[in-house]
Amino acid sequence: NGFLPGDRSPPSLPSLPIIGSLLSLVTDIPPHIFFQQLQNKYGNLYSLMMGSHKILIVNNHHHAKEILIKKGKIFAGRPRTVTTDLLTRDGKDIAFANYSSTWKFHRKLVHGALCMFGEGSVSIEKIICREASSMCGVLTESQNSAVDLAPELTRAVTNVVCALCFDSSYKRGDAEFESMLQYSQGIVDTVAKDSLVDIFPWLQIFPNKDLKILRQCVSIRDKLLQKKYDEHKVDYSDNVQRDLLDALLRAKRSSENNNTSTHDVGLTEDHVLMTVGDIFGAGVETTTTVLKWSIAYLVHNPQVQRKIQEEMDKKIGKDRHPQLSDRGNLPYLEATIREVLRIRPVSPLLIPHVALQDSSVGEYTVQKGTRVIINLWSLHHDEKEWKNPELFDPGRFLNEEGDGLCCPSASYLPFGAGVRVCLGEALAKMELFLFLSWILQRFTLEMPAGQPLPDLQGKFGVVLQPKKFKVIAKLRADWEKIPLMQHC
Ligand code: HEM
Ligand code: PLO
Repeated sequence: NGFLPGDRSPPSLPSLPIIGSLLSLVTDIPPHIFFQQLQNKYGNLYSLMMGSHKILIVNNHHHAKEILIKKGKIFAGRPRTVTTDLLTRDGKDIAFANYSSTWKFHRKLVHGALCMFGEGSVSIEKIICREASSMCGVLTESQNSAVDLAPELTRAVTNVVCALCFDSSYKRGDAEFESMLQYSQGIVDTVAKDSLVDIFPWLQIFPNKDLKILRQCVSIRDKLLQKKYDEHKVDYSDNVQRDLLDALLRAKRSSENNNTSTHDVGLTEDHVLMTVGDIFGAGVETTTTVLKWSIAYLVHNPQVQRKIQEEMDKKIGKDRHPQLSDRGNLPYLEATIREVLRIRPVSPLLIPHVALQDSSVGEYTVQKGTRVIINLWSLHHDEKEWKNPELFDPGRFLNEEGDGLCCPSASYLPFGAGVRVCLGEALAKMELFLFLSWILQRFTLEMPAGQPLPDLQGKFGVVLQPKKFKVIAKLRADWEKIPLMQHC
Protein backbone atom coordinates (compact mmCIF):
# COMPACT_ATOMS: atom_id res chain seq x y z
CA ASN A 1 0.00 0.00 0.00
CA GLY A 2 3.02 2.29 -0.38
CA PHE A 3 3.62 2.50 3.37
CA LEU A 4 7.02 1.54 4.71
CA PRO A 5 7.28 -0.03 8.17
CA GLY A 6 7.67 2.77 10.71
CA ASP A 7 6.37 5.31 8.20
CA ARG A 8 5.66 8.58 10.08
CA SER A 9 4.32 11.83 8.78
CA PRO A 10 5.08 15.09 10.56
CA PRO A 11 2.33 16.73 12.67
CA SER A 12 -0.15 18.39 10.40
CA LEU A 13 -2.47 21.39 10.67
CA PRO A 14 -6.15 20.53 10.39
CA SER A 15 -7.08 20.55 6.75
CA LEU A 16 -10.30 20.63 4.80
CA PRO A 17 -10.71 19.12 1.37
CA ILE A 18 -9.79 21.43 -1.54
CA ILE A 19 -9.05 24.58 0.43
CA GLY A 20 -6.53 22.77 2.59
CA SER A 21 -5.31 24.58 5.68
CA LEU A 22 -6.10 27.95 4.16
CA LEU A 23 -8.64 28.83 6.86
CA SER A 24 -6.11 28.59 9.66
CA LEU A 25 -3.76 30.77 7.64
CA VAL A 26 -6.10 33.70 7.23
CA THR A 27 -4.39 36.11 9.58
CA ASP A 28 -2.77 39.55 9.54
CA ILE A 29 0.40 38.28 11.13
CA PRO A 30 3.22 38.02 8.56
CA PRO A 31 3.85 34.38 7.61
CA HIS A 32 7.37 34.00 9.08
CA ILE A 33 6.07 35.09 12.51
CA PHE A 34 2.85 33.10 12.21
CA PHE A 35 4.82 29.95 11.31
CA GLN A 36 7.11 30.61 14.27
CA GLN A 37 4.10 30.88 16.60
CA LEU A 38 2.51 27.68 15.28
CA GLN A 39 5.47 25.81 16.82
CA ASN A 40 3.83 26.15 20.22
CA LYS A 41 1.00 23.94 19.05
CA TYR A 42 2.60 21.64 16.47
CA GLY A 43 6.32 21.49 17.36
CA ASN A 44 9.16 22.82 15.22
CA LEU A 45 8.47 20.65 12.17
CA TYR A 46 4.94 20.45 10.85
CA SER A 47 3.04 20.31 7.61
CA LEU A 48 0.00 21.98 6.15
CA MET A 49 -1.96 21.84 2.94
CA MET A 50 -2.32 24.77 0.56
CA GLY A 51 -4.88 23.80 -1.97
CA SER A 52 -3.59 20.47 -3.16
CA HIS A 53 0.04 21.14 -2.20
CA LYS A 54 1.60 19.66 0.89
CA ILE A 55 3.95 22.13 2.60
CA LEU A 56 6.51 21.26 5.23
CA ILE A 57 7.50 24.09 7.58
CA VAL A 58 10.94 23.79 9.16
CA ASN A 59 11.73 25.90 12.22
CA ASN A 60 15.01 24.53 13.57
CA HIS A 61 18.56 24.43 12.30
CA HIS A 62 19.18 20.69 12.59
CA HIS A 63 16.35 19.89 10.20
CA ALA A 64 17.23 22.90 8.02
CA LYS A 65 20.79 21.67 7.55
CA GLU A 66 19.69 18.10 6.92
CA ILE A 67 17.52 19.43 4.09
CA LEU A 68 19.86 22.05 2.62
CA ILE A 69 23.21 20.32 3.04
CA LYS A 70 23.02 16.58 3.85
CA LYS A 71 20.10 15.95 1.50
CA GLY A 72 20.71 19.09 -0.56
CA LYS A 73 20.25 17.45 -3.95
CA ILE A 74 17.03 15.70 -2.96
CA PHE A 75 15.53 18.99 -1.77
CA ALA A 76 16.96 21.19 -4.55
CA GLY A 77 13.69 21.52 -6.48
CA ARG A 78 11.63 24.71 -6.78
CA PRO A 79 7.85 24.84 -7.07
CA ARG A 80 6.19 26.34 -10.10
CA THR A 81 3.88 29.16 -9.17
CA VAL A 82 1.77 31.50 -11.25
CA THR A 83 3.66 34.61 -10.18
CA THR A 84 7.21 33.30 -10.55
CA ASP A 85 6.32 31.72 -13.91
CA LEU A 86 5.21 35.17 -15.04
CA LEU A 87 8.42 36.78 -13.80
CA THR A 88 10.80 34.20 -15.25
CA ARG A 89 9.01 32.93 -18.40
CA ASP A 90 8.29 29.57 -16.73
CA GLY A 91 11.49 29.22 -14.74
CA LYS A 92 14.11 30.15 -17.34
CA ASP A 93 16.19 31.90 -14.66
CA ILE A 94 18.27 30.57 -11.76
CA ALA A 95 16.48 31.38 -8.49
CA PHE A 96 13.01 30.12 -9.45
CA ALA A 97 14.11 27.41 -11.88
CA ASN A 98 13.59 23.81 -10.91
CA TYR A 99 16.65 21.57 -10.45
CA SER A 100 17.88 20.69 -13.95
CA SER A 101 21.00 20.62 -16.09
CA THR A 102 20.05 24.03 -17.51
CA TRP A 103 19.82 25.52 -14.00
CA LYS A 104 23.21 24.00 -13.09
CA PHE A 105 24.78 25.31 -16.29
CA HIS A 106 23.54 28.87 -15.71
CA ARG A 107 24.61 28.88 -12.07
CA LYS A 108 28.13 27.87 -13.14
CA LEU A 109 28.22 30.46 -15.93
CA VAL A 110 27.16 33.30 -13.64
CA HIS A 111 29.48 32.15 -10.87
CA GLY A 112 32.41 32.15 -13.30
CA ALA A 113 31.51 35.57 -14.67
CA LEU A 114 31.25 37.07 -11.16
CA CYS A 115 34.64 35.60 -10.19
CA MET A 116 36.22 37.06 -13.35
CA PHE A 117 35.63 40.57 -12.00
CA GLY A 118 38.02 39.95 -9.15
CA GLU A 119 40.79 39.64 -11.73
CA GLY A 120 39.74 42.09 -14.43
CA SER A 121 41.19 45.56 -14.84
CA VAL A 122 38.14 47.15 -13.26
CA SER A 123 37.75 45.15 -10.07
CA ILE A 124 34.54 44.91 -8.10
CA GLU A 125 36.28 46.76 -5.30
CA LYS A 126 37.02 49.74 -7.56
CA ILE A 127 33.44 49.80 -8.83
CA ILE A 128 31.99 49.75 -5.29
CA CYS A 129 34.38 52.46 -4.08
CA ARG A 130 33.50 54.67 -7.05
CA GLU A 131 29.82 54.42 -6.09
CA ALA A 132 30.52 54.85 -2.35
CA SER A 133 32.44 58.02 -3.14
CA SER A 134 29.63 59.40 -5.29
CA MET A 135 27.08 58.58 -2.57
CA CYS A 136 29.16 60.31 0.13
CA GLY A 137 29.35 63.35 -2.16
CA VAL A 138 25.57 63.54 -2.33
CA LEU A 139 25.24 63.08 1.45
CA THR A 140 27.66 65.98 1.98
CA GLU A 141 25.32 68.24 0.02
CA SER A 142 22.34 67.48 2.25
CA GLN A 143 23.86 68.61 5.56
CA ASN A 144 21.44 69.30 8.42
CA SER A 145 18.32 68.23 6.58
CA ALA A 146 16.44 65.01 7.12
CA VAL A 147 16.55 62.81 4.02
CA ASP A 148 15.33 59.42 2.95
CA LEU A 149 18.63 57.74 2.10
CA ALA A 150 16.90 54.97 0.15
CA PRO A 151 17.15 56.56 -3.35
CA GLU A 152 20.90 57.22 -3.04
CA LEU A 153 21.63 53.81 -1.48
CA THR A 154 19.63 52.14 -4.25
CA ARG A 155 21.40 54.11 -6.97
CA ALA A 156 24.80 53.15 -5.54
CA VAL A 157 23.90 49.46 -5.28
CA THR A 158 22.18 49.47 -8.67
CA ASN A 159 25.25 50.96 -10.31
CA VAL A 160 27.40 48.15 -8.93
CA VAL A 161 25.20 45.42 -10.49
CA CYS A 162 24.72 47.58 -13.57
CA ALA A 163 28.49 47.63 -14.03
CA LEU A 164 28.63 43.84 -13.51
CA CYS A 165 25.68 42.97 -15.73
CA PHE A 166 25.62 45.66 -18.42
CA ASP A 167 28.84 47.69 -18.09
CA SER A 168 26.71 50.80 -17.53
CA SER A 169 25.60 53.12 -14.73
CA TYR A 170 22.88 55.66 -13.86
CA LYS A 171 23.22 59.35 -13.02
CA ARG A 172 20.92 60.93 -10.41
CA GLY A 173 17.40 61.42 -11.70
CA ASP A 174 17.93 59.21 -14.77
CA ALA A 175 14.49 58.36 -16.18
CA GLU A 176 15.35 54.69 -16.82
CA PHE A 177 16.56 54.37 -13.22
CA GLU A 178 13.35 55.90 -11.86
CA SER A 179 11.26 53.49 -13.91
CA MET A 180 13.40 50.58 -12.71
CA LEU A 181 12.75 51.62 -9.08
CA GLN A 182 9.04 51.63 -9.73
CA TYR A 183 8.68 48.32 -11.54
CA SER A 184 11.03 46.56 -9.12
CA GLN A 185 8.99 47.65 -6.09
CA GLY A 186 5.86 46.47 -7.90
CA ILE A 187 7.46 43.07 -8.45
CA VAL A 188 8.70 42.78 -4.85
CA ASP A 189 5.18 43.60 -3.61
CA THR A 190 3.41 41.03 -5.74
CA VAL A 191 5.69 38.14 -6.71
CA ALA A 192 5.86 34.89 -4.72
CA LYS A 193 3.20 36.11 -2.31
CA ASP A 194 1.35 32.94 -1.54
CA SER A 195 -1.68 34.63 -2.92
CA LEU A 196 -4.79 32.77 -3.84
CA VAL A 197 -3.65 32.41 -7.43
CA ASP A 198 -0.62 30.44 -6.36
CA ILE A 199 -2.86 28.06 -4.50
CA PHE A 200 -5.58 27.77 -7.11
CA PRO A 201 -4.04 28.44 -10.53
CA TRP A 202 -7.51 28.40 -12.08
CA LEU A 203 -8.36 31.64 -10.26
CA GLN A 204 -6.30 33.35 -12.95
CA ILE A 205 -9.33 33.53 -15.14
CA PHE A 206 -10.81 36.07 -12.72
CA PRO A 207 -9.50 39.63 -12.61
CA ASN A 208 -6.87 39.96 -9.93
CA LYS A 209 -5.32 43.27 -8.87
CA ASP A 210 -1.91 41.93 -7.83
CA LEU A 211 -1.50 39.87 -10.98
CA LYS A 212 -2.33 42.89 -13.08
CA ILE A 213 0.35 44.98 -11.34
CA LEU A 214 2.84 42.14 -11.68
CA ARG A 215 2.12 41.74 -15.41
CA GLN A 216 2.61 45.49 -16.00
CA CYS A 217 5.84 45.64 -14.00
CA VAL A 218 7.28 42.53 -15.64
CA SER A 219 6.50 43.92 -19.07
CA ILE A 220 8.39 47.18 -18.29
CA ARG A 221 11.30 45.18 -16.89
CA ASP A 222 11.37 42.92 -19.94
CA LYS A 223 11.59 45.93 -22.27
CA LEU A 224 14.57 47.24 -20.31
CA LEU A 225 16.31 43.84 -20.39
CA GLN A 226 15.59 43.45 -24.10
CA LYS A 227 17.06 46.89 -24.81
CA LYS A 228 20.29 46.03 -22.97
CA TYR A 229 20.43 42.69 -24.79
CA ASP A 230 19.95 44.25 -28.24
CA GLU A 231 22.59 46.93 -27.53
CA HIS A 232 25.05 44.27 -26.43
CA LYS A 233 24.46 42.13 -29.50
CA VAL A 234 25.37 45.07 -31.76
CA ASP A 235 28.84 45.68 -30.37
CA TYR A 236 29.61 42.20 -29.07
CA SER A 237 33.10 40.85 -29.75
CA ASP A 238 34.46 37.39 -29.00
CA ASN A 239 37.69 38.98 -27.78
CA VAL A 240 36.43 41.24 -25.01
CA GLN A 241 34.15 40.33 -22.16
CA ARG A 242 32.81 43.53 -20.68
CA ASP A 243 30.23 42.11 -18.32
CA LEU A 244 27.88 39.24 -17.40
CA LEU A 245 25.70 39.76 -20.45
CA ASP A 246 28.77 39.36 -22.71
CA ALA A 247 29.67 36.15 -20.85
CA LEU A 248 26.18 34.77 -21.49
CA LEU A 249 26.23 35.88 -25.13
CA ARG A 250 29.60 34.22 -25.62
CA ALA A 251 28.31 30.92 -24.18
CA LYS A 252 25.26 31.18 -26.44
CA ARG A 253 27.40 31.83 -29.55
CA SER A 254 29.79 29.03 -28.77
CA SER A 255 26.95 26.53 -28.42
CA GLU A 256 25.55 27.78 -31.75
CA ASN A 257 28.96 27.37 -33.41
CA ASN A 258 29.20 23.83 -32.08
CA ASN A 259 25.90 23.19 -33.73
CA THR A 260 24.24 22.25 -30.47
CA SER A 261 20.69 23.38 -30.27
CA THR A 262 20.45 26.29 -27.84
CA HIS A 263 17.27 24.63 -26.60
CA ASP A 264 19.17 21.54 -25.46
CA VAL A 265 21.58 23.44 -23.20
CA GLY A 266 19.00 26.07 -22.30
CA LEU A 267 20.74 29.01 -23.94
CA THR A 268 17.82 30.57 -25.71
CA GLU A 269 17.37 34.34 -25.70
CA ASP A 270 14.73 33.89 -22.98
CA HIS A 271 17.21 32.08 -20.72
CA VAL A 272 19.85 34.77 -21.16
CA LEU A 273 17.35 37.55 -20.45
CA MET A 274 15.84 35.87 -17.40
CA THR A 275 19.25 35.01 -15.93
CA VAL A 276 20.55 38.60 -16.12
CA GLY A 277 17.14 39.71 -14.84
CA ASP A 278 17.67 37.53 -11.75
CA ILE A 279 21.13 38.82 -10.99
CA PHE A 280 20.11 42.41 -11.62
CA GLY A 281 16.98 42.06 -9.46
CA ALA A 282 18.69 40.12 -6.66
CA GLY A 283 21.69 42.43 -6.80
CA VAL A 284 19.57 45.53 -6.28
CA GLU A 285 16.83 44.49 -3.86
CA THR A 286 18.79 42.42 -1.35
CA THR A 287 21.82 44.62 -0.68
CA THR A 288 19.75 47.83 -0.61
CA THR A 289 17.40 46.25 1.91
CA VAL A 290 20.25 45.26 4.23
CA LEU A 291 21.75 48.76 4.02
CA LYS A 292 18.39 50.26 4.97
CA TRP A 293 18.03 47.88 7.93
CA SER A 294 21.60 48.66 9.02
CA ILE A 295 20.86 52.39 9.07
CA ALA A 296 17.59 51.85 10.94
CA TYR A 297 19.38 49.82 13.63
CA LEU A 298 22.29 52.28 13.80
CA VAL A 299 20.02 55.23 14.57
CA HIS A 300 18.27 53.11 17.17
CA ASN A 301 21.65 52.23 18.69
CA PRO A 302 23.98 55.27 18.66
CA GLN A 303 26.40 53.44 20.96
CA VAL A 304 26.98 50.83 18.22
CA GLN A 305 27.66 53.58 15.70
CA ARG A 306 30.17 55.23 18.04
CA LYS A 307 32.00 51.94 18.56
CA ILE A 308 32.30 51.34 14.81
CA GLN A 309 33.63 54.87 14.34
CA GLU A 310 36.17 54.49 17.16
CA GLU A 311 37.39 51.26 15.57
CA MET A 312 37.68 52.95 12.17
CA ASP A 313 39.46 56.03 13.55
CA LYS A 314 42.02 53.72 15.17
CA LYS A 315 42.55 51.32 12.27
CA ILE A 316 42.04 53.57 9.21
CA GLY A 317 42.26 57.19 10.36
CA LYS A 318 41.45 60.18 8.21
CA ASP A 319 44.11 60.00 5.52
CA ARG A 320 42.60 57.29 3.39
CA HIS A 321 39.36 55.57 2.48
CA PRO A 322 38.34 52.12 3.74
CA GLN A 323 39.22 49.23 1.44
CA LEU A 324 38.46 45.52 1.34
CA SER A 325 41.76 44.63 2.96
CA ASP A 326 40.51 46.42 6.11
CA ARG A 327 37.82 43.79 6.64
CA GLY A 328 39.99 41.73 8.98
CA ASN A 329 40.83 44.83 11.02
CA LEU A 330 37.29 46.00 11.69
CA PRO A 331 35.67 43.12 13.61
CA TYR A 332 33.03 45.31 15.26
CA LEU A 333 31.72 46.54 11.91
CA GLU A 334 31.69 42.96 10.58
CA ALA A 335 29.88 41.82 13.73
CA THR A 336 27.29 44.58 13.20
CA ILE A 337 26.65 43.43 9.62
CA ARG A 338 26.25 39.83 10.83
CA GLU A 339 23.81 40.96 13.53
CA VAL A 340 21.69 42.91 11.02
CA LEU A 341 21.53 39.82 8.78
CA ARG A 342 20.47 37.75 11.80
CA ILE A 343 17.83 40.00 13.30
CA ARG A 344 16.22 40.98 9.96
CA PRO A 345 17.01 38.27 7.38
CA VAL A 346 16.43 39.52 3.84
CA SER A 347 14.63 36.37 2.89
CA PRO A 348 12.96 35.09 6.09
CA LEU A 349 11.48 32.00 4.39
CA LEU A 350 14.31 31.52 1.83
CA ILE A 351 12.82 30.51 -1.52
CA PRO A 352 10.61 27.40 -1.22
CA HIS A 353 12.38 24.08 -1.90
CA VAL A 354 10.73 20.92 -3.30
CA ALA A 355 11.50 17.27 -2.52
CA LEU A 356 12.50 15.67 -5.84
CA GLN A 357 12.01 12.16 -4.46
CA ASP A 358 10.57 10.39 -1.41
CA SER A 359 12.83 11.10 1.54
CA SER A 360 12.85 11.90 5.24
CA VAL A 361 13.63 14.69 7.66
CA GLY A 362 14.58 13.76 11.20
CA GLU A 363 12.31 10.87 12.14
CA TYR A 364 9.61 11.84 9.65
CA THR A 365 8.94 10.71 6.12
CA VAL A 366 8.55 13.30 3.37
CA GLN A 367 6.88 12.49 0.07
CA LYS A 368 8.19 13.46 -3.34
CA GLY A 369 6.69 16.78 -4.44
CA THR A 370 6.36 18.19 -0.90
CA ARG A 371 7.20 21.90 -0.78
CA VAL A 372 9.63 22.77 1.98
CA ILE A 373 9.75 26.17 3.64
CA ILE A 374 12.77 26.84 5.82
CA ASN A 375 11.72 29.46 8.35
CA LEU A 376 14.98 31.37 8.72
CA TRP A 377 13.20 33.77 11.04
CA SER A 378 12.65 30.93 13.55
CA LEU A 379 16.29 29.86 13.23
CA HIS A 380 17.56 33.40 13.83
CA HIS A 381 15.17 34.07 16.74
CA ASP A 382 15.41 30.69 18.47
CA GLU A 383 15.58 31.33 22.23
CA LYS A 384 17.46 28.08 22.79
CA GLU A 385 20.20 29.34 20.48
CA TRP A 386 20.32 33.12 21.02
CA LYS A 387 20.22 35.11 24.25
CA ASN A 388 17.46 37.77 23.94
CA PRO A 389 16.99 37.14 20.21
CA GLU A 390 15.02 40.40 19.71
CA LEU A 391 17.88 42.45 21.15
CA PHE A 392 20.24 44.06 18.61
CA ASP A 393 23.67 43.19 19.95
CA PRO A 394 26.64 42.97 17.56
CA GLY A 395 28.78 41.96 20.56
CA ARG A 396 27.30 38.45 20.38
CA PHE A 397 29.43 37.85 17.26
CA LEU A 398 32.68 38.86 19.00
CA ASN A 399 35.05 36.65 20.98
CA GLU A 400 35.63 37.22 24.69
CA GLU A 401 38.53 39.60 24.11
CA GLY A 402 36.32 41.59 21.75
CA ASP A 403 38.99 41.68 19.04
CA GLY A 404 37.90 38.81 16.80
CA LEU A 405 34.74 37.39 15.28
CA CYS A 406 32.89 34.31 16.42
CA CYS A 407 29.65 32.56 15.56
CA PRO A 408 27.83 31.88 18.84
CA SER A 409 25.22 29.55 17.30
CA ALA A 410 24.89 27.16 14.39
CA SER A 411 21.34 28.45 13.93
CA TYR A 412 22.44 31.15 11.46
CA LEU A 413 22.03 30.88 7.68
CA PRO A 414 21.42 34.36 6.20
CA PHE A 415 22.42 33.20 2.71
CA GLY A 416 20.94 29.71 2.91
CA ALA A 417 23.30 26.74 2.41
CA GLY A 418 24.06 23.83 0.08
CA VAL A 419 23.32 23.51 -3.64
CA ARG A 420 20.89 26.46 -3.65
CA VAL A 421 23.05 28.74 -1.51
CA CYS A 422 22.98 32.42 -2.53
CA LEU A 423 25.09 33.13 -5.62
CA GLY A 424 25.83 36.69 -4.57
CA GLU A 425 27.05 36.14 -1.00
CA ALA A 426 30.62 37.28 -1.63
CA LEU A 427 29.52 40.31 -3.65
CA ALA A 428 26.89 41.31 -1.06
CA LYS A 429 29.41 41.10 1.79
CA MET A 430 31.90 43.28 -0.07
CA GLU A 431 29.24 45.89 -0.79
CA LEU A 432 27.87 45.95 2.76
CA PHE A 433 31.33 46.36 4.23
CA LEU A 434 32.50 49.07 1.83
CA PHE A 435 29.30 51.13 1.72
CA LEU A 436 28.83 51.12 5.51
CA SER A 437 32.49 51.85 6.25
CA TRP A 438 32.59 54.72 3.75
CA ILE A 439 29.43 56.26 5.23
CA LEU A 440 30.41 55.86 8.89
CA GLN A 441 33.98 57.08 8.42
CA ARG A 442 32.61 60.51 7.43
CA PHE A 443 29.07 60.76 8.77
CA THR A 444 27.08 60.16 11.90
CA LEU A 445 23.51 59.07 11.26
CA GLU A 446 20.95 60.75 13.49
CA MET A 447 17.22 61.15 13.85
CA PRO A 448 15.79 64.60 13.18
CA ALA A 449 14.62 66.21 16.43
CA GLY A 450 11.11 65.20 17.40
CA GLN A 451 10.88 62.41 14.82
CA PRO A 452 9.94 58.88 15.93
CA LEU A 453 12.64 56.24 15.45
CA PRO A 454 12.30 54.03 12.34
CA ASP A 455 9.84 51.16 12.53
CA LEU A 456 11.66 47.85 12.97
CA GLN A 457 8.74 45.56 12.07
CA GLY A 458 9.31 45.31 8.36
CA LYS A 459 7.02 44.65 5.46
CA PHE A 460 6.93 41.01 4.38
CA GLY A 461 7.29 40.21 0.70
CA VAL A 462 9.78 38.27 -1.39
CA VAL A 463 12.25 40.36 0.64
CA LEU A 464 11.60 41.70 4.17
CA GLN A 465 11.85 45.47 3.70
CA PRO A 466 11.88 48.22 6.31
CA LYS A 467 9.32 51.02 6.02
CA LYS A 468 10.44 54.42 4.72
CA PHE A 469 12.23 56.72 7.17
CA LYS A 470 14.34 59.89 7.12
CA VAL A 471 17.64 60.51 8.87
CA ILE A 472 20.27 63.23 9.04
CA ALA A 473 23.71 62.23 7.79
CA LYS A 474 25.87 64.72 9.71
CA LEU A 475 29.51 65.22 8.75
CA ARG A 476 31.67 64.23 11.72
CA ALA A 477 33.87 66.86 13.39
CA ASP A 478 36.91 67.77 11.24
CA TRP A 479 35.59 65.98 8.18
CA GLU A 480 34.25 69.18 6.57
CA LYS A 481 37.77 70.05 5.49
CA ILE A 482 38.73 66.67 4.08
CA PRO A 483 37.86 66.35 0.40
CA LEU A 484 36.47 63.17 -1.08
CA MET A 485 38.94 61.67 -3.47
CA GLN A 486 37.31 60.46 -6.64
CA HIS A 487 38.73 56.94 -6.47
CA CYS A 488 40.11 54.73 -3.78
C1 HEM B 1 19.39 32.93 -3.36
C2 HEM B 1 20.14 35.68 0.58
C3 HEM B 1 22.39 39.00 -2.15
C4 HEM B 1 21.77 36.21 -6.06
C5 HEM B 1 19.38 33.42 -2.08
C6 HEM B 1 18.72 32.77 -0.97
C7 HEM B 1 18.94 33.54 0.14
C8 HEM B 1 19.73 34.67 -0.27
C9 HEM B 1 18.46 33.26 1.56
C10 HEM B 1 17.86 31.51 -1.06
C11 HEM B 1 18.56 30.24 -0.73
C12 HEM B 1 17.63 29.05 -0.79
O1 HEM B 1 16.58 29.11 -1.43
O2 HEM B 1 17.94 28.04 -0.16
C13 HEM B 1 20.79 36.83 0.17
C14 HEM B 1 21.18 37.91 1.05
C15 HEM B 1 21.80 38.86 0.28
C16 HEM B 1 21.81 38.35 -1.09
C17 HEM B 1 20.93 37.95 2.56
C18 HEM B 1 22.38 40.18 0.67
C19 HEM B 1 22.85 40.46 1.82
C20 HEM B 1 22.45 38.52 -3.44
C21 HEM B 1 23.10 39.20 -4.54
C22 HEM B 1 22.91 38.41 -5.65
C23 HEM B 1 22.16 37.23 -5.23
C24 HEM B 1 23.87 40.52 -4.43
C25 HEM B 1 23.39 38.63 -7.07
C26 HEM B 1 24.54 38.81 -7.47
C27 HEM B 1 21.06 35.10 -5.67
C28 HEM B 1 20.60 34.05 -6.58
C29 HEM B 1 19.92 33.11 -5.80
C30 HEM B 1 19.98 33.59 -4.42
C31 HEM B 1 20.81 34.02 -8.09
C32 HEM B 1 19.25 31.83 -6.27
C33 HEM B 1 20.17 30.63 -6.15
C34 HEM B 1 19.53 29.33 -6.63
O3 HEM B 1 18.32 29.16 -6.50
O4 HEM B 1 20.25 28.47 -7.17
N1 HEM B 1 19.99 34.58 -1.61
N2 HEM B 1 21.19 37.13 -1.11
N3 HEM B 1 21.90 37.35 -3.88
N4 HEM B 1 20.69 34.78 -4.38
FE1 HEM B 1 21.03 35.91 -2.73
C1 PLO C 1 13.37 41.53 -6.96
C2 PLO C 1 12.59 42.43 -7.90
C3 PLO C 1 13.19 42.34 -9.30
O1 PLO C 1 12.54 43.24 -10.16
C4 PLO C 1 13.12 40.90 -9.80
C5 PLO C 1 13.78 39.94 -8.84
C6 PLO C 1 14.63 39.00 -9.30
C7 PLO C 1 15.35 38.03 -8.44
C8 PLO C 1 14.83 37.92 -7.00
C9 PLO C 1 14.50 39.34 -6.49
C10 PLO C 1 13.42 40.06 -7.38
C11 PLO C 1 14.12 39.33 -5.00
C12 PLO C 1 15.14 38.63 -4.11
C13 PLO C 1 15.46 37.22 -4.61
C14 PLO C 1 15.90 37.32 -6.08
C15 PLO C 1 16.47 35.94 -6.37
C16 PLO C 1 17.16 35.55 -5.05
C17 PLO C 1 16.75 36.58 -4.00
C18 PLO C 1 14.24 36.32 -4.42
C19 PLO C 1 12.03 39.44 -7.18
C20 PLO C 1 16.58 36.03 -2.61
C21 PLO C 1 16.80 36.91 -1.46
O2 PLO C 1 16.32 34.90 -2.39
